[in-house]
Amino acid sequence: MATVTSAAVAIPSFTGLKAGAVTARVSSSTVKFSSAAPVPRLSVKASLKDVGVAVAATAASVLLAGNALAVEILLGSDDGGLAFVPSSFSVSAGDKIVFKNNAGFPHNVVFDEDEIPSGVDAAKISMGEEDLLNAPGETYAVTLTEKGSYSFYCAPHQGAGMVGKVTVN
Ligand SMILES: [Cu+2]
Repeated sequence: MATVTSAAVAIPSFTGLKAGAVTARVSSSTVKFSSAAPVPRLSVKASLKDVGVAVAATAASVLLAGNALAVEILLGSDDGGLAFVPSSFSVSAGDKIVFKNNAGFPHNVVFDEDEIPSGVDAAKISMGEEDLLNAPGETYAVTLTEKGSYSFYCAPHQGAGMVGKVTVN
């Protein structure tokens, strides 16, 4: 990435996690993008060797320490809709999923204990029902290591249809 014009992007960490949650913070991760273009909103998967190409194309690959990738999901659509954006997506096992407050907050992220792979503890990958992301740009990050399908929702807005699904491959 010799031609890269770097821009440091600090991803804020969510500090209100309940004790024992198996989540990873993204504090102070420094990410380089190839141009002065705005940080793309949705990260996409790419193998390590493809990252240079993806970044050059300003596709939003975010390379983190340990070579894991991060996928960013917005909480609330740009028009204020109560939704995860995107609401359905796939990641590789071990990728970091970063949920980021965008609009219509407060939001949170709770995995449905009945709709995750057996053996996975929903409490360890979820925010508490009462924990909320209140500020713009606030994030909650989780890394899923068991393959399978996971459903999740935003507790305050579940009734409004703020639900999502991630497939871990
Ligand atoms: Cu919500």
